[in-house]
Amino acid sequence: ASLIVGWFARSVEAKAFVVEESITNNIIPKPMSYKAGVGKFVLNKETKIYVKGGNDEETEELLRIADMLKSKISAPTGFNLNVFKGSSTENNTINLETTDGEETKNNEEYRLISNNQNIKITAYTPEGIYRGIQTLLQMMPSDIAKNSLANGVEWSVPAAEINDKPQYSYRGFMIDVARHFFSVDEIKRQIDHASQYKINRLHLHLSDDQGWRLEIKKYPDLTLIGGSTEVGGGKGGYYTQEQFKNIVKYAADRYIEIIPEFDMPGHTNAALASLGFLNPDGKRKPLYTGIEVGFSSLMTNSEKTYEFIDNVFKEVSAISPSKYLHIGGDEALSTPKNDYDYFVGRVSKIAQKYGKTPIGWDPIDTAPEINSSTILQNWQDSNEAARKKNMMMNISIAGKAYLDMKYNKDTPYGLDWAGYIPVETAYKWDPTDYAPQNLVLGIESPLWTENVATGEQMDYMIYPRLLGYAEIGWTPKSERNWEEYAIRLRAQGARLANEGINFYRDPSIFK
Ligand code: TNX
Repeated sequence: ASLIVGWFARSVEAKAFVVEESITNNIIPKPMSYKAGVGKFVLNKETKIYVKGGNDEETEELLRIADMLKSKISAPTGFNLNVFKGSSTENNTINLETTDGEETKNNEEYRLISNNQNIKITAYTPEGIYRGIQTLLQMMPSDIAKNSLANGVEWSVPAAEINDKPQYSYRGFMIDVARHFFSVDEIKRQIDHASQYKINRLHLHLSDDQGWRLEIKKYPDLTLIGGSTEVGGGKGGYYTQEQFKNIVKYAADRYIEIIPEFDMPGHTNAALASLGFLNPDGKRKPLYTGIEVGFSSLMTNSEKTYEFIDNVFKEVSAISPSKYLHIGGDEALSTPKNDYDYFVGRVSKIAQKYGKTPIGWDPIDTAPEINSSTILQNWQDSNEAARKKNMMMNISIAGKAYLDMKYNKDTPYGLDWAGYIPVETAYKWDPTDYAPQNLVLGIESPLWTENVATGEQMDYMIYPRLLGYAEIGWTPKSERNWEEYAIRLRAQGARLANEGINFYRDPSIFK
């Protein structure tokens, strides 16, 4: 405790970070400002939830959010709270209210005030209210994260005033569903968990050498053949367009945007194995279930290739509301550099034709035709071209941000080519270590799944590191400190366990 007090004392002096009294919260990501009050709000079966939007549409959205809060609360507490339209200054109420903001206000910003009488969360948008609710839930005892009745718990919320908003607007993670396929339910489960830490983007790596995972109606063989296996020769799988839309909706309801990726020109064996016309000899390649990279390439000099990509982008654009479309671009080791440059330039224009902002892995930034209308996802420590061109970047440096890297030599899953990434290493970096602040769109932590085959294994690699990535994206660098974070993370262990997340119990943190 003295460590916390000491750190906050220093932080108060040095950074005008407002904290009074002792710290009673273990919120992750750490809010911009937390001012402890006196007393606490105690939730009981009479507590009422009120919602009031800036207009009818917002009120409807707030009703939906209030229902989610209500059902989250109901399992562990047994309370069946009532939700009303309007706002109330009565005792024992939780008020969710959006107010008109200027255009320039942050969508995710919120204010939370709790005292003995009531709780009020205000924001400019329902999204901001949703972020604030994640904070509220973390202020309650960790039993609130249970899915079954917890008896004898006082459901209190410490009195406080929190003003909060994120540093970066893109705080994402990625799941590679191509190397191993994961069901709709497994993806939803990951969405649920990540959204509690204010993660707001999920990038789905939908195609690679080992699998093509999204139904494309014009080319049924892409999934019939290309979706029929995975690394190790398992049965693979794919999402129908209806299932994909269902994931998009489920994520959007939790204020996570799904970003689809089709990786190319390399990492394309599954497509080459499905459609003969993509190959120089007109014949399908064999399916591939190993884990080598860099051996496949689309034909960059064939109009059939671009026609194919156009048709794929047309279909995905019709079902993906995100303004982004990820076009891959990594490890095209069997595509000559000139051909690669021509290809990614052309493909980025096809994405733009469908109204999308392309995102690509480095070295996409080195192609002459790629400019600041494309976003770089920077995974290797090289982005000079992007800097020169003033391209916005998502920072995903492999040695810091890769969720598939082992924690240490004993980690049973994952890879280690970029080194081990213990929980501490995962936390101790900042996107500005790699790019100037004005070019940072945000951060993303990718889970590649060559060696990750089940939901439990996915949990183990993602948690608890994702909490750190969530905080790096949300909380300014100047407000972050590993020793203090480790204490909050330890406290989060009970919540992760209550949610049934198979997280890595790093013995240096979870004593
Ligand atoms: C490199 S990172 C890849 C992926 C692998 C990953 C394994 C990147 C853009 N390409 O194809 O899955 O390493 O860590």
